[in-house]
Amino acid sequence: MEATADFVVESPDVVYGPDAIEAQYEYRTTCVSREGSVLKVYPTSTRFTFRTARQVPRLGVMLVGWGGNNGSTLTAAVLANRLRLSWPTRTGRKEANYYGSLTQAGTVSLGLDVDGQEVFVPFSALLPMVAPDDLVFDGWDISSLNLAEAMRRAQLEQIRRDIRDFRSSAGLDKVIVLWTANTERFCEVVPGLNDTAENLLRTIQLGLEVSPSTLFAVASILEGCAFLNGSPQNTLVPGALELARQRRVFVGGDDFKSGQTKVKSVLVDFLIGSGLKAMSIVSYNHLGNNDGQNLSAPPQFRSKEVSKSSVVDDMVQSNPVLYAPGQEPDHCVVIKYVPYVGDSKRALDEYTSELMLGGTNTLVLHNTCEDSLLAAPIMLDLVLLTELCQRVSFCTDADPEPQGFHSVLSLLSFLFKAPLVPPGSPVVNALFRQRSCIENILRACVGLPPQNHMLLEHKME
Ligand code: NAI
Ligand code: DG6
Repeated sequence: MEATADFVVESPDVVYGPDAIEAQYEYRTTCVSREGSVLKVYPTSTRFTFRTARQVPRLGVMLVGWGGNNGSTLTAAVLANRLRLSWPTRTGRKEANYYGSLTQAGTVSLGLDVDGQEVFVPFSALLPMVAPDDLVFDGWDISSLNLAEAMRRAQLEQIRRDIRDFRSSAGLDKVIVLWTANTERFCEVVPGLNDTAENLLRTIQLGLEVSPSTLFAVASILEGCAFLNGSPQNTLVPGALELARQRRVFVGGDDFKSGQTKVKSVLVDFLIGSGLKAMSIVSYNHLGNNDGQNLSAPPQFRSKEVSKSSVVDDMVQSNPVLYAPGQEPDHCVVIKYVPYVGDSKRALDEYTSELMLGGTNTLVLHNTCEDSLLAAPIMLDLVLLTELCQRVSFCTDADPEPQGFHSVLSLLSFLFKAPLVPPGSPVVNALFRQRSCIENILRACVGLPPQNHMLLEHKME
């Protein structure tokens, strides 16, 4: 397969205009109602028109925590790719690449060719996307200055000025802000303080205590810039979410799903999806970088423990055959700081499941990886997909007024440990359901049906 491939969809439902791709799309789903002891399932169909602007902007990315492991690794990775760098190592020459990025190193199947074989293209070929090599970086770090204090004194204004200055000095069309600074403790949601947009803005004006990450989120939203939270704490308090909705700005979070948790969101899906009853999940890891040191403080560890622990909830709840109401596996998460191993994180996991006739099965995993090399491509995908979503609008026959996605951009769930979703929306953690969501929505934007993997063509004589 070629590494890049242009394609066009030949269909009366898809129009490639000079400014936008417009696709008519039939969204087929089902609606379920409980009638006595019977579940009635009604197939439904809604006609959507998707419109994706084709012009790719000059995009700036502002990283909060730019000088940290993740921030500096992402910046270096983009530079290395842009300059096509290669370097000698003990195991041979290595070249810059974007391995680990869904958009840059993942593929999608377009369908079968005349020989009945699947044709794959890079994920990034589905719709016009910003090329990562073209990203312009800027950001903040507190290593040389106590920015949190400075921000509190300036009531936000400094961050907003920084965003505006970056946008104009670098000649950017758009800026996206990404929190990759240290994990904070959870903040309390207090009525009158941070529970509504109005209260949160007043609290900031008065210089009362607001977590630094929430200050960055609010400043970004007020500047019309999407804000993404790569750490576990509850930065996006109700007041920030309401502000994002009022201003029609995307927010996404929480906590990059990069390693151990990503594996868990596949493995537990495999176990429960195959009818095996996972009963005990014990996850231990140690690492020696600054992130590890920060997480050795109990309040910050608690933030991470919560986001790492919520990741199997949807899978457990999806299977009432295995789990009685309220029943769930024991789930234990441990993180230890061991300076000597640096960024090379060691993760050990044990999964114990019940088999038929009272048997048990124990799976043990050991995983060693450079943490920031897993996180950097995820940061890239977050920015590229968020920007793409900003160019997508849609309407339905029933509601012809064009609209964008909900300001809580749940399409990004694949990339987060504890995905934020709009109120009332189901949280999906299972990795390949999350991937399908992105793939199928992008396919809809070019009028392609959802990927169903049925391959019926190959199941007939
Ligand atoms: P790091 O400790 O190397 O870098 C964090 C940087 O943030 C530091 O340079 C620090 O000076 C800066 N910083 C702290 N507070 C700040 C503030 N208020 N304003 C501006 N800068 C501030 O950490 P690393 O390894 O880069 O991780 C960053 C975050 O990403 C952590 O919260 C970590 O938990 C989270 N994360 C990392 C993953 C990974 O695989 N590496 C995966 C999931 C989340
Ligand atoms: C120790 O758990 C440090 C954390 O920042 C993690 O490395 C990071 O959250 C990645 O977690 P996971 O579970 O996706 O490997």
